[in-house]
Parts: sequence; C-alpha cells; structure tokens
Amino acid sequence: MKIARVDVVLYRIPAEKPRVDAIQSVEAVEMPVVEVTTDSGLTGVGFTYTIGKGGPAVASFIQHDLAPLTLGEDPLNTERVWQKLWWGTHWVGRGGVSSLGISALDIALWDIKARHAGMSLHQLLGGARDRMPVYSTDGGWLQLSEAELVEQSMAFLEQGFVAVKMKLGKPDGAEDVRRVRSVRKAIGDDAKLMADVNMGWKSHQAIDMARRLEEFNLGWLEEPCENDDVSGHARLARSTSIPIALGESLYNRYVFKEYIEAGAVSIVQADVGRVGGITEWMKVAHMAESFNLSVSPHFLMELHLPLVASIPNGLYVEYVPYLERVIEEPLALKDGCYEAPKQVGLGFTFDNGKLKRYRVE
Ligand code: SMN
Ligand code: MG
Repeated sequence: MKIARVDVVLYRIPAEKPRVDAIQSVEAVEMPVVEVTTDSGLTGVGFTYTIGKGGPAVASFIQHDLAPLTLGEDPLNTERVWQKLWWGTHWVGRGGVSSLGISALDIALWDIKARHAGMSLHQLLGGARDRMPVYSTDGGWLQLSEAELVEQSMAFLEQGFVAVKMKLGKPDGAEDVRRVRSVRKAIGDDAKLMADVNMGWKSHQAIDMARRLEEFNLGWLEEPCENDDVSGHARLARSTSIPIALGESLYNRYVFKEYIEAGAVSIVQADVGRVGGITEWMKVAHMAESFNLSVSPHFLMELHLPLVASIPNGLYVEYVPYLERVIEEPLALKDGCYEAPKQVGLGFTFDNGKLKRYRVE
C-alpha cells in the first residue's frame, strides 16, 4: 500500500462562549484537517489545531513541505514516515508549526493503520482500560466572576464529572487564593479540584503561590510558569506537595524527558495535536510510565480518549467541548466516564456537513 494523495483543508471554529485564561482568550480553534488517500483507496483523517492563530501557516506547511515527503510511502510504516517528516523539515522544525503539521499527518496514518487492521485505535495501541474518568475545565475560566465560578464548578460536579479544573493567574495573587478558597468551600473537601495557570507566573511567584494554595488540596497545579523553564519548575516541585502538571506546550519527547529527569513534572499532559501525533504521544506516555507518572492529556477529548485508555498510566480525559459541534457522535458521560470507542479507526468521525460551514478558503 502506498500513499497516493494528501488533501489539507483549514477550518476555523469560533468559540460559542468566552474562554479566558492567564495568557489568552480562546476566541476560535483553527483546525487543519488532513485526508490521506492510498493507492488501494483506503483513506485516513488526521488533524491538529491552534488557539485562533497560525492555522494557515500550519496548513501551508503540511501542503507544501510535509505532504510531498509522504507520497509513495507505505502508510503502515508510521515510524519510518514520522522520521522522514521530522528530519526532512528539521531546519525549520523540532517544535511549533512543524510539530503541529507532523501531528496531523501522523494521526491520519494511524487512522489508516487501524482501518487496515479492522481495529479500533484504542485496541491497536494496547486497550489497557475500557473507560476513562472525565474532568471538566469548562466551568473554570478566568473571566468568570467568583459567584459564576463557584456555581459552574458545582454544576459540572453535579452533572457527574469526576473533578473540575479552574484557571488561575489574576493580576493579584490574593484574588486567585480567594477564588480557590470559595470553590473548595462550595464543592466540599472530598471533591477533586485542579488549577491551571497557563504559564502565568514567574518562578518565585509560583513558589509563593503554591505555598498559599497548599491548604486547598489541589489535585495538581498546571503550567505554573513558562514552559522553557525546566529548572524553575524543578525548584517549585521541590518546594510544594502539590503535584505539578504540564505538557500542553511541549512539542517533542526530548523536552518531556528533561522535565521528567529534573523531577519537575508529576502529571504528563502531552497533547497529540501538538507533540507530533500518535507516534510521539505514545513514546511520551510510555516514558512517563517507566517513571511511574500519570498521563492526563490536554484538550481534544475525542482523540485523547482512545489514547489515554490504551495505556496503563492514564489518569483523566479533559472535557473542553470543541469538536462536539463537528463530529457525528458526541461523547456521552456515564458514571463520570467516557467509554473507549470500539469502532474501527480513530474512534470518532467528522461530520462533513457540519464541518463545512467553518471552512476557510
Ligand atoms: C486550555 C487552553 C486552551 C484551550 C483549551 C484548554 C487549557 C487547559 O490550558 O489545560 O484546559
Ligand atoms: Mg492547561
């Protein structure tokens, strides 16, 4: 089997409600979607995403630079093709736009591999568990008033989500502490609560804030500082009992290795749309496993569900609905969990009718 054709289409899905964190407002998600067609007629779909900017650059990089490297290759040789893409564009690569582009293509190849095998991606990758617990981020955004934040956190727990996450990074740290205190008081001591700073703090500030947040029994403190600051996170991790979670802004396995080696991360949040696709995501997940660390992937719940359920060290799926509007069967929460999809392929299908209204020409 050989790759005969690669088509790329860019979509831009505007946010249906405000979502603000310490560094950005998620006004739209741009989604370059790749369809790979083989000479036997089998097709696979992959995609990546951006937070509203850079989508055209990623789509163009895929089309002009990455796609030609895949033509004529056997799509089942996912590792071989990944290496070709990585080394073929290393001069402008090793992260950012190129990692996003490689992710989209690599995901499409795994879709083909699963379809060729007649298997679900979840089982093809190991099928460690049948279902995964889901936490919600969607009631914790920074623009919410304290009263709205409390109300929405409670509402998501009442709906059955196993935990909730709230955003931190207000200009005044005392306000962050107040907001966490209010949420913790409202949801009770036993409910699981996480907090996400989206890289909003300097390292000394993070150490101070973590100390002030110790009493609230947070499940994790996410992306406290800029993601290039491995040693800052290591100092923070040594200073606090709150587990440090990060990975959504890391673009290859070597950076994860640095964090893990430095003892600077406890919850690994690799994002399959950014880290280089399923090939790289699985390497990161297994590396985390060998260090006895949990994996709780960032965003993209539809695709992360089969991935995180395929490994033994998966923790949660993150609920932030985006694809819900453009796929055929939205996920259904049951006893706080999503069931790992059994269908052949990635586990969900884009609804082209719904998708097309978001197409960028
Ligand atoms: C996040 C940021 C941007 C889009 C979706 C989600 C966030 C998270 O950092 O971890 O939920
Ligand atoms: Mg985050």
